[in-house]
Amino acid sequence: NLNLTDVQADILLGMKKDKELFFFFSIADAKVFKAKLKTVVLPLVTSTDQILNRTTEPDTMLNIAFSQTGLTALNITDDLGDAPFAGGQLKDIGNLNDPGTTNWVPQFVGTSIHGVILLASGSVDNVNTELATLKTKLGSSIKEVYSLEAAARPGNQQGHEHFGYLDGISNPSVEGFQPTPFPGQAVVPTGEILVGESGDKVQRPAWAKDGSFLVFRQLEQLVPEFNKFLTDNPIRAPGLTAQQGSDLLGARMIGRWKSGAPVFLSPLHDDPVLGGDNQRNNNFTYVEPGQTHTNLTDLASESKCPFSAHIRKTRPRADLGLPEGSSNDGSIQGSSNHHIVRGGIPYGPEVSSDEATSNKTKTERGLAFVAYQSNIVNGFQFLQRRWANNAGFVTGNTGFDPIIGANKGLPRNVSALDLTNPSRTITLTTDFVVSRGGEYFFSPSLSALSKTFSA
Ligand code: N7H
Repeated sequence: NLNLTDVQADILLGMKKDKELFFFFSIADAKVFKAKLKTVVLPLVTSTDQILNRTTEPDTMLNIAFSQTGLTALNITDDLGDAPFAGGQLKDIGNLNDPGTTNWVPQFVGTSIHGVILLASGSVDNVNTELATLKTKLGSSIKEVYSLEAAARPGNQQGHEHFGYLDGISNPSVEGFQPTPFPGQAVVPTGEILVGESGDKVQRPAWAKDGSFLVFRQLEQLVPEFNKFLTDNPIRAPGLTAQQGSDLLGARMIGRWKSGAPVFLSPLHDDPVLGGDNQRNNNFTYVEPGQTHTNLTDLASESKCPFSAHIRKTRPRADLGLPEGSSNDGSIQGSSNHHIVRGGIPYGPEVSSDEATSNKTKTERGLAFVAYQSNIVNGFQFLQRRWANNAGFVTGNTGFDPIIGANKGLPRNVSALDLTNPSRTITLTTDFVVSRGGEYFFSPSLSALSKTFSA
């Protein structure tokens, strides 16, 4: 049985607070740091058990994770068995198709980030107070390398990312953890998310059990540019106004309307009641009832949702056969071991009126992307590299994921966004999501923090 007091809170459930600070540090004095980790940090680390019942969670939650260079700095020499983690995200850039490091935050270029502390709370004051206390107590044992302040968007945009779409709807649950999954929610072997649990087939040190790899990416979003693209290219479906045609294009790029309603269930118009109904808003497979596999040559099936849509690229459901991932047909890998738990949060200000009228981003905003998995090659890297960036996935000519698909900055072709003409290819010359880089971390269990990481 899963020991929820030992699993950091952000991994399975997400800390899900309005304010979150990502504090990236390097370790200057390993000996002192190891001592303080036990006395100062560990008592503040929030466990999954603590947030199960949201009414008893602490006002300010804290999680901590380490990069490979961080493990090395702490003289932890065991091999965690994950190549991307061991090499660091910078080395993985070729697999991710980032157009070099010109857009990277300079602090992510290099290997000087040893760890990240995630602080989450309802108020910025709480976060800042806790950070100040930590900094004082950790003293010169660490050095701040970089930090990113993130926050839920205001008012009725709360829970929506900067393009305006409701986020955080579809995350996998692990077996035996959540008694009643929501309809359509993926339930995956525990070892797909937590290291050392059933389903994780890689050899790892015993202390790594119940930890998880944390992928962090600072993903800038060019919101005014995205909106301009939608305005300029409305889908001219019969009966739709230009505005509705633009909204439809955006919804088909994501696979969901702004309310969260899936386009597969509501192909032409948003349906906010559906979007807000967690019994229905994830309950679809891309096939009709009774079918177990999408007919990938029947492009008419894209009239409800294009194969290229962001949520379809990153979780193809019945496109790989049902039950999800049970099949492995030819070139298409079963999806069963390609799930991640996403815990990202927006950063940066709302679009200003100046930006909206000029259609140009002037101040950076985006998504502080966080993903947990037991295996980065099968998890984040697979979704980004083998699916989103792979124009051949899933039909052979699906094109890129229009949201996150990366082509090293070159134009990206996307098929079937236009339901009035499914064979039409749309070429995107702007990356609406720009990678500012990031790092790969390991988020250990609380017992590992207290034993292996402390002194
Ligand atoms: Fe995505 N977006 O607003 O466009 N994502 N995502 N993502 N994403 C999802 O279903 C978005 C990114 C996944 O289970 C929704 O919860 C943006 C990366 C997966 O059906 C929306 C960025 C990766 C899912 C967005 C971004 C993924 C998902 C719908 C970057 C992995 C669930 C809400 C700035 C490599 C699919 C929901 C499922 C959903 C957006 C990044 C993966 C609205 C803006 C880098 C697996």
